[in-house]
Amino acid sequence: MSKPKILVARAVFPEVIARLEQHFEVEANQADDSWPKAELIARLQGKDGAFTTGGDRIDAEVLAACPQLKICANMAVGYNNFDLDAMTAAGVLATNAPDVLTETTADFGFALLMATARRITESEHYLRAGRWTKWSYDMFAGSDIHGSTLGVLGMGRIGQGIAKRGAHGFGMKVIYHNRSRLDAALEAECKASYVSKEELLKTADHVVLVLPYSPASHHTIGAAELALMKPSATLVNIARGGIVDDAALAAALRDKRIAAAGLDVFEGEPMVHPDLLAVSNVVLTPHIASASLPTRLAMASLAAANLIAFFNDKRPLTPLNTAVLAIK
Ligand code: 8YV
Repeated sequence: MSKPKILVARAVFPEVIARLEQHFEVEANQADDSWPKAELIARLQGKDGAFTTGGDRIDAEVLAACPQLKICANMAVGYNNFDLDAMTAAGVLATNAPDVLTETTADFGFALLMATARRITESEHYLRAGRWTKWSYDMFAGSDIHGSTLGVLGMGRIGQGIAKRGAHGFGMKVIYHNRSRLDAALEAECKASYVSKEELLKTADHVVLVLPYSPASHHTIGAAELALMKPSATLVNIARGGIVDDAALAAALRDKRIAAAGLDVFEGEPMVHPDLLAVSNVVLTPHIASASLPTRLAMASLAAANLIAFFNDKRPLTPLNTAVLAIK
């Protein structure tokens, strides 16, 4: 029996490709050039499955042009690159890569918060530019993390990881807002209190965004929300571009309506809004929150395991649209 054919849409660990090759006929984009939609469609012709990353959009147009496709396994926990309804309608299974990146991403959220509040990159640029000539009492004086109030917007697994780090590691008071409230045991574990979004924005010293992107969460933080925040507050976005109105944020940072921001994700990335590049009170990183080597390997391995399990026995590990499995 011939092996199923799969496309690996972006470069990935050679050992993961080797594992996939044991089960599939693999076409792999090891050159790592991002394919435009037309090329993705062309490469997907005759493929039974795809290994995708967050930048590979699978929508109704792609699905209509690739009738043989049965599964797309995302090497990401977020799956806003999938039109899930269209995939379900087309009978194409979607899987994501949850859990394996939770702690690494929460670590990074905290690192970005620390760098932002304590002005680490801004001060490093100053030093590298040869501008450090003397000590001053208020030179790069930022805001404290310990003992401050941490507001977590989006309290899924990564949000909980950030809350625990704040509460247990830094003695922070943790407040959170989420579509649904956590049960009492989980709230106690995270030492977190549920508040409205408005109260969170008004009272937190540091706001960390960890909510999934959907049309409903588009511009969750815009000019009106930024206006609610304390002038001394920091904002960290490790969720998705589009959750923050980047132009409104750049204006708020420029006018010092909030103190600073740390951003790992951007609207239209890898493009970054030029107004953000022009302000100094923002820490900018290129979507690397999950980027520790062991975690990236675990994410890729989980995506591969989903493909293998699906074609073996139709029991993928982390399916998103299980309705598809019922009709297969
Ligand atoms: C990925 C992410 O690096 O998992 C996610 O949702 O945003 C990141 O961990 C990115 O999406 C590449 O697939």
